[in-house]
Amino acid sequence: MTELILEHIKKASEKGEKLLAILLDPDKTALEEIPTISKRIEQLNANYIFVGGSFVENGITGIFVKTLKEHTKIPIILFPGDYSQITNSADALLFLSLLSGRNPEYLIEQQIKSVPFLKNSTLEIIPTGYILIDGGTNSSVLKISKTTAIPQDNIDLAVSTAIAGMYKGKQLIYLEAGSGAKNVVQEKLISKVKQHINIPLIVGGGIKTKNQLNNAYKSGADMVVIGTAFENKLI
Ligand code: 1GP
Repeated sequence: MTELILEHIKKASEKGEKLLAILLDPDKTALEEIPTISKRIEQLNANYIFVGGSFVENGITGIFVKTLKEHTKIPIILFPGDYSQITNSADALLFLSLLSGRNPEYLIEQQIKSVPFLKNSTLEIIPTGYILIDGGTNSSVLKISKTTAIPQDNIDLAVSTAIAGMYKGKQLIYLEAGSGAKNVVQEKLISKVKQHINIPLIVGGGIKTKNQLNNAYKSGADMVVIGTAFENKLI
C-alpha cells in the first residue's frame, strides 16, 4: 500500500530525517524543460516536488503535472497560489491557510471555492498553516494576498501564530520568507517555532546555498523548499 504523504513527513520528522522539496512554478517552466528538470531533481535526491505559483494561468497546472508524472516518480504536492491551480493529476495538496495575514480570501474564501472540485477528488489533502516572515522583499505572495509579513524579530508573534495553527488542527506549519527572498527565515525564529509545535515544520524562501539549507535543518526545519535557486541552476 502506498504510504500517505503526510504520514511519511511525520515519520521522517520523528526520526530526524530531513526532507527536501523542489518548487516548480508552471508559469516559469516550459513543458519542454520537464525531462531535464526531472533528472536534475532526481540527482538532488529530492523527496517531493511542489508545484504552484502566483500567476499560473487556468488549466496549465494539470498539463504540467501530467507531463512531470511521465518523467519522474517523485511524489507531487500542489502548493497553489489560487484554488484554480488544483488538479487531480498530483498526489497531494497543501490545503493552505495564510495564518500570518488577515485577509479572509486566503483564510477561508479560497478554501471554500476549492470544495466543489475537492469533494470529488482523490488528492490527499494536508491542512497546512502558512506563515509569512519578512524576507526583505515585497514578494508576490504579499502583493497578491495584500497582507503583511511577520517581522523576523517578532519571534513571539511567529511562535503564537504557529501554535494557534496547531490548535486549529493544521498538520504542517510552513514558515515562508517569500519566493526569491533576500533574507531567509532566521535560525532563531525557526528553532523557537520548532520548540513549540509537535507537527512537522516546513521552511522556504530565499535559500540558495548548502550552508543556508543546513542551517535551516539544524534549526529545526523538517522539510526545506527550494524554488528560485533551482530555477537559476544554483543547486
Ligand atoms: C516559495 O518557499 C518557496 O514559496 C521557495 O522560495 O523560490 O526563494 O526558493 P524560493
